[in-house]
Amino acid sequence: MNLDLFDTLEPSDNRQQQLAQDAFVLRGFAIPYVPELLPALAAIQQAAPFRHLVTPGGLRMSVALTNCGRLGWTSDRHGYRYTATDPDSGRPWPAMPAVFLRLAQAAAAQAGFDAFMPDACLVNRYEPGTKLSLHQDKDEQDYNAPIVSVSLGIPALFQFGGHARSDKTERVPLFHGDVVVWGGVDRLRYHGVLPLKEGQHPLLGRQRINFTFRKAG
Ligand code: MD3
Ligand code: FE
Repeated sequence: MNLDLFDTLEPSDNRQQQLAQDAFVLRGFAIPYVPELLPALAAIQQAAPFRHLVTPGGLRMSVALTNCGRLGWTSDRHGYRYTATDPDSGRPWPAMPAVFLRLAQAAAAQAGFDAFMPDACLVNRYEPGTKLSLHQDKDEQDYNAPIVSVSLGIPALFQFGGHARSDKTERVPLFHGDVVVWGGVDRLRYHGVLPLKEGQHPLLGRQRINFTFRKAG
């Protein structure tokens, strides 16, 4: 028996849900791209393996991360920043695959943001029990560009709040293939991901992968 509403939710169809003035969920938008996304992801993680970063405060992040694109996000005891090379290998981050860029631009346009030109794609890997605490994305140069997020694998409960950490938060379930686009007045909202529940996805196994596309430089 399962009385948890989240567990009983089904992935919705291809419709657009408005979370806020300039924030949209595009249900299933990434599904047609998945056959091309997965081999591209495999190549990225081979060149730049997932790693657990340490925050400036000295805490190891439970979510594992890698990047592709001209710039990649990293963190260590000295702070958060974007770099052109992977600090673990000294090599440039893997190039952004064409299919990643096509998906990000199509989703941004669908949400009303034309000519989105991301130069960074953060790749987050969640396993059951891992979470991402409430934060703002403010390490990018240009807050006018939107952020596009693609969810793959087991579902997550996404949390989004306001412009102060203490503002009340809403929970939005995100399923395999869902895309979130946020920009404009919603670009700097606090957001996070609640601890992932156990699950198995037919294509991705016991994990959730999230791509976030940004204009960082
Ligand atoms: C809506 N990643 O990498 S993306 C991150 O699912 C990050 O891995 C999360 O936050 C993840 O920095 C969430 C979806 C998202 C992010 C921020 C938002 C949606 C948003 C801010 C405002 C509104
Ligand atoms: Fe974020």
